[in-house]
Amino acid sequence: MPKAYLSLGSNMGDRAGNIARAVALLRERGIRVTKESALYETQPVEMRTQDWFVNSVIEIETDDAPKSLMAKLLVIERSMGRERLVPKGPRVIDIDILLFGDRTISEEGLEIPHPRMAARRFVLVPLAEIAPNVEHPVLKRIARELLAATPDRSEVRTAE
Ligand code: PH2
Ligand code: MG
Ligand code: MG
Repeated sequence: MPKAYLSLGSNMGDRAGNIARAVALLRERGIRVTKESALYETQPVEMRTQDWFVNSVIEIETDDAPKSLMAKLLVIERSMGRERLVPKGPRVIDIDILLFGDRTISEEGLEIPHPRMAARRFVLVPLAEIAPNVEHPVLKRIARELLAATPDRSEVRTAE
């Protein structure tokens, strides 16, 4: 079964609680969570005038096709009250697919690998924590190398 990696982020309400709830909901829907990174406090990137996020990365195993996985993620986001008011703006929960085995997919609403993952320390730090040797199927670099090479300088701190 291919391993997939998901990024979770929240910058509204009980941020750590929102991430824990999302992981519990994934498990309820039959997704096997095989690794969980620590929680990180992260400076917002791209849309910088918002509150800091809590971010994490998890490793999962699923029989779902990428599209069905994506559909489940959207249902969970909605069930947790996510509203899409401003693109890249404040959110209760955001769950993104980073990698899905060595698959590459480019469709409306589904791009795998995540097109901005190599430019986001809030993704690469937790990914390199749980899967330092996982390879990006397009860039042909492992997570640890992507982190060492990223131009992103945004702050990522371990949350206590
Ligand atoms: N998500 C974004 C945009 N900016 N910044 C941080 N630190 N963490 C995020 O999860 C995040 C972001 C769009 O999804
Ligand atoms: Mg996102
Ligand atoms: Mg998203």
